[in-house]
Amino acid sequence: MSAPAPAVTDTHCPYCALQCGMSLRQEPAAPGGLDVVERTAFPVNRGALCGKGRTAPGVLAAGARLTTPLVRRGRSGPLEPAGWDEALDRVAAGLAGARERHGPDAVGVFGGGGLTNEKAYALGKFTRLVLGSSQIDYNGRFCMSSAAAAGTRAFGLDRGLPFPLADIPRTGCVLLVGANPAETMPPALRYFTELKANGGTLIVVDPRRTRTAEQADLHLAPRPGTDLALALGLLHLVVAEGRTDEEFIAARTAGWDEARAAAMAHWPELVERITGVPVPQLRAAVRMFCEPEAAMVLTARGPEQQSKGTDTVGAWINLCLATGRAGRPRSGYGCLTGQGNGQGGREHGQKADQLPGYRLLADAAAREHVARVWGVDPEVLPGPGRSAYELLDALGRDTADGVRALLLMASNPVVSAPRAAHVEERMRALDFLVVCDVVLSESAGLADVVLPVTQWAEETGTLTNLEGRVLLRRKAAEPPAGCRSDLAVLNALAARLGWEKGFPVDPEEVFEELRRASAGGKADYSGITYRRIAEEDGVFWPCPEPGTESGPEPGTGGGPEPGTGGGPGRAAQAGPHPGTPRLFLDRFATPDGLARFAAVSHRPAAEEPDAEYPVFLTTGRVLAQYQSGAQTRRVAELNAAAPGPFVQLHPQLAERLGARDGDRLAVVSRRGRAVAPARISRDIRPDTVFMPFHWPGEGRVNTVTNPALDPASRMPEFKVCAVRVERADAPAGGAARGA
Ligand SMILES: Nc1nc2c(c(=O)[nH]1)N[C@H]1C(S)=C(S)[C@@H](COP(=O)(O)OP(=O)(O)OC[C@H]3O[C@@H](n4cnc5c(=O)[nH]c(N)nc54)[C@H](O)[C@@H]3O)O[C@H]1N2
Ligand SMILES: Nc1nc2c(c(=O)[nH]1)N[C@H]1C(S)=C(S)[C@@H](COP(=O)(O)OP(=O)(O)OC[C@H]3O[C@@H](n4cnc5c(=O)[nH]c(N)nc54)[C@H](O)[C@@H]3O)O[C@H]1N2
Ligand code: SF4
Ligand SMILES: [Mo]
Repeated sequence: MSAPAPAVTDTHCPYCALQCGMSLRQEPAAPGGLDVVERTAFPVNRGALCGKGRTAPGVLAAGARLTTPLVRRGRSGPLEPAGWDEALDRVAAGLAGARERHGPDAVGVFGGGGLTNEKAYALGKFTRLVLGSSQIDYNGRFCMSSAAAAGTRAFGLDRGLPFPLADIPRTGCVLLVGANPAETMPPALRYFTELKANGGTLIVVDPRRTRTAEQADLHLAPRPGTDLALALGLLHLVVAEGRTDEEFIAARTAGWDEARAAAMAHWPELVERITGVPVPQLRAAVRMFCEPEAAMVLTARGPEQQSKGTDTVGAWINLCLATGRAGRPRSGYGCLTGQGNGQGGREHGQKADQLPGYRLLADAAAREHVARVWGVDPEVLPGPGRSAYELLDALGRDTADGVRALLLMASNPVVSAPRAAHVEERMRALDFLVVCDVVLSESAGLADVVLPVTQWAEETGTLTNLEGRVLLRRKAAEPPAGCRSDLAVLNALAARLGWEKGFPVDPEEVFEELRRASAGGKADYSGITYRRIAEEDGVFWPCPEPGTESGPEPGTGGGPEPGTGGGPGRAAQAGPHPGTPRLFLDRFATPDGLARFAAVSHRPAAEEPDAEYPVFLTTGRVLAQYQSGAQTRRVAELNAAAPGPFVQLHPQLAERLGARDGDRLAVVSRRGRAVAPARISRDIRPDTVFMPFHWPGEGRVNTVTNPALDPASRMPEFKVCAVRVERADAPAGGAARGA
């Protein structure tokens, strides 16, 4: 079970959804005791790593991390070191106490898309069975949930990319919407460079001229929150210029008439007025996208983190469907997922409405199947719970449906949640908070009990990257004696709460159960084993096990090469299922096999600029920091590269404020205020400021952001709200106001 790690181990990065392959060599003198070595044979990144990956062992080093449980003895005392037994007893008592006093839904669980498939699965099972609570959700709700909702609506299935990254250089044009891979997935940039070398073109849609936009043949810089109008305007031109693929629309889609009518109401001049993108640029984009034989649309957080993200992604999918650029080789719509296990983390049950295998809690057959695997009556499974922000908003509420105790595993909402000052206040109002983390994050700092857990290189588990490729991240080093794995924590808590069995500590044992639980679901892992992953550089789901009840899902054709079917029709063949690198080539995963157009129209952001708050704020990432910064702010080399927050603004706006580069600026919204130095740059629209979200304290941009939710996905509007920008040191209400 826990054999000593070999001297050199092939494994994967702890951070983003690219899940770059790397090798780790034991080297006592190196930070964290490990040297990162190139692993050129792994196809996704072929050895290339960004600075975060190269320095990742730094977070393993003792000074950066937790090595002993911490407990708060008394309500307002400090966090003090404690033994595991005392800490676990306190957690069990805290969770059980809230349940006894207020019922099972008074205990909440908040997970993370960085958790392995095994952990996400175990956490969902723990919540539904041991706690009997419906109140679980996770930070992935803040991440790709709008793309997931739109993909499910359109295609009947949600997987980040429906094709491997290696297909990108082989298409004709990529329309990259609100994605900045040059900073967020640097090794993936190579695929776009190769696309251009092969004669293909790249269009980037971003209110900022990012390092990614610099590579583009065409850069469209819309106002934040207007992608829906932009996509509809492009579709309007596609129709007006006679560029639709009528044969494809007739054979493989439904709902075109309504979608077409909606697009026709978005004529180019209107779209220019809404988005700020000039009509000639709209026309150029349509030409570039439609002229080659194949093309792709890829979205990331830009268009997704909006209160209309689901409709917006739907509109981009419409563009693909109307032009026959979906369900065909080298063409399609894809979402660049975010966290290390952003994809797998949304498949196996830590989402409020979900059971393993991408099944739905509301579906009787799904409940039946999973209950059988878990050895319980389907009746005991609770129904769907609240979405992430709604869950955080319910914390500590003294109402019948308030959540009084919270188990937080692998997220740092004090920094990363929208309207963060309010969220922090809700967390402080809890009767009991337990946080499992590798470091003392800002959220862990509020806890009654902090449990120090093992990290990526100290444990084995599977993750599913943005391509739907299930990977094995192997253990490469021994953890410090005081740390336990998340699986061991759940096992020990379950035992204290009356479940001696059902929560194994060994990840492979959990994966074997996950295989069975996912069998027959949309994300079917039943044919995947640790051994196969190791031998095949990962296996793409769905991968059913031949002979089980699950046959392949309809519409998931596509074998190793474009055009070769791999799914349906294989049942008669012997041997294991090959996995499914390419989806939808034969049919979409809807009941009738047809893709669905979305009949959507533009609507404004939840908060538009006005006289009092006249500027758009948008937010995002920088290269050298990761997410809430809990891990990367502990690595000296990364801090040197990106030491703190900043406000990116255009010289015109800076001039109106009388601000010079480096001056402290306050960005103020109806929710609060964040202060950071000015970074003056022509690479942003004059009506917009940008702040990265990696820092706590006065520079925490999420103090300012708007928690307006998308009605379908419940995704908050991180990418647009209205602010006022002032010089932080100017007297309040002084001359700088009103910019
Ligand atoms: N260095 C680094 N890499 C990361 C992460 C990290 O924290 N740091 N996090 C990982 C995770 S979890 C994720 S989700 C991904 C995110 O990866 P990305 O989506 O690439 O990152 P973001 O910076 O959030 O947003 C991308 C771009 O959207 C633009 N944008 C803002 N508003 C709008 C808008 O209204 N419309 C459009 N079209 N664009 C807009 C921003 O200017 C930004 O350049 O990155 C992953 N990789
Ligand atoms: N303004 C603004 N806010 C945003 C965004 C934005 O673009 N703009 N993006 C949103 C997005 S896309 C995301 S994904 C979220 C992410 O925001 P968070 O959910 O806060 O993400 P992380 O900072 O990665 O937090 C992960 C925590 O888990 C810990 N951890 C890492 N591995 C493990 C493990 O195996 N087990 C346990 N128990 N802990 C572990 C880390 O140390 C860290 O404290 O932020 C969202 N917030
Ligand atoms: S791109 Fe992502 S997975 Fe690759 S090294 Fe950087 S952080 Fe790690
Ligand atoms: Mo994310």
